[in-house]
Amino acid sequence: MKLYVTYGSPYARLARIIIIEKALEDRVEIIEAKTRTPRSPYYQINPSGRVPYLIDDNGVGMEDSQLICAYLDGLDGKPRFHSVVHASDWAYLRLEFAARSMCDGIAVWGREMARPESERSPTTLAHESARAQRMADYFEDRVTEPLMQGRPAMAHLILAVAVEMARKRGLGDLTASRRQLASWMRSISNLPSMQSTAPP
Ligand SMILES: N[C@@H](CCC(=O)N[C@@H](CS)C(=O)NCC(=O)O)C(=O)O
Repeated sequence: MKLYVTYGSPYARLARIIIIEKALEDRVEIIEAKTRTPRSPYYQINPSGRVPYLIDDNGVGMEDSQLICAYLDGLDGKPRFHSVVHASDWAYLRLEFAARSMCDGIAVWGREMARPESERSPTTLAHESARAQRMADYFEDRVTEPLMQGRPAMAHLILAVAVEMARKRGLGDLTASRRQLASWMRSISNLPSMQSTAPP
């Protein structure tokens, strides 16, 4: 299989984490794609131009971290990050989708910051910064819940990747003055799969 990524993408990072967690390194070749570039050869592979993009053993391509992570996690028939129980657990799903929403906002911030300074929208940056703070407050109150403790699931990985991306992209340390989130982040950030996929 082939997984197209950029090393700064939080979504591609989720797929890379699953590859490590599920010991799929020998089965999936990771290839850096050239995104956001006119006439990039990558557009011939994935017309949307987004990463991550997985081409499976049958040559079938699929995009979106949600789909790719579930696919890779389920290859051995024993999904660890997409448990059958969670699939119909609304309390868990609310947390996973809230984490995804937080991640989406921080990705918008990162995209804005990657533009030349004169092209950045202060309105968008302020909007996303405020959203990130509100979402960090939301998770400060929830990381102690049993669903956010114990064995990591996708909700954990997405939240951890989002918080690390905020720190890396200049949005600040969302764990500062959030004691519970800080302590929760320490345990997730220590996973070897998190460490070895840290953004450049
Ligand atoms: N919902 C998608 C989002 C993927 C996404 O937005 N990827 C960004 C990188 S973080 C991208 O490839 N951007 C390139 C572009 O928009 O052309 C997922 O979960 O995979």
